[in-house]
Amino acid sequence: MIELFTAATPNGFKVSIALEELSLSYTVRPISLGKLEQKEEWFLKINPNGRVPAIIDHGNGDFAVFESGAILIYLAEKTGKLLPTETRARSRVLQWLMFQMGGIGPMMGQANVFFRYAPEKIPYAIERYQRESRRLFEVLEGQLANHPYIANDEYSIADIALHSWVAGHEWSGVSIDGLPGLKRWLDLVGARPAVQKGRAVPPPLSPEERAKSVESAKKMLA
Ligand SMILES: N[C@@H](CCC(=O)N[C@@H](CS)C(=O)NCC(=O)O)C(=O)O
Repeated sequence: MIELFTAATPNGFKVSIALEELSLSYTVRPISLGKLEQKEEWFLKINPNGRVPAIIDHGNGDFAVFESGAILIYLAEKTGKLLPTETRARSRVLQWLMFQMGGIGPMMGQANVFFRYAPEKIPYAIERYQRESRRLFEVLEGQLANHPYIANDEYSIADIALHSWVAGHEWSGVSIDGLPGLKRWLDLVGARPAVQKGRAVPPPLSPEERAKSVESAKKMLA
């Protein structure tokens, strides 16, 4: 049994989607980012970086894993699914996974911060992160214009990681206009039942709760 510590965020969705795709049984411990639960002593023992997501695999000596990319690899290796074993195919999946972890995630994350939460509107910062996110979307388009999925023509943990972020492009203020391959792939992956189930973990916030959470994020980042 796997225990998932998460919140309704792109990095959190990656793990709930993977757990659903892999039909692993799991329990959810929602973490309130607004109440800074992720910085509490008990949670830092699970993830020293004080962020969600993290898991504890109670079926493997209570082994804790943090960093969403590392969790995806751990779950894929545990089940032998969504990450090929052949050297080149595996490398292709890991290349696109790292592209998400080192590029799309940080750039869209900063676009969100400056576009949505920063107390001061700094046009240079907003444009810098939105432009860089759009550039990365165009890199994805180069692959998705001719391939059904991002790596090896097969659905993998790289699709899960990328979709979890790119699906939130409107929140980041980054357009997907003129990127038909990316749009096709967003719809294809977004239609998977496991993706829909995973994106509802933990259950979505009510509009009032969401407004409160945006206010707490603003305070946290001020
Ligand atoms: N590289 C980390 C990033 C995790 C991360 O930034 N999580 C955000 C939510 S998407 C978080 O916990 N934010 C709260 C905070 O920064 O304290 C991963 O991929 O797991």
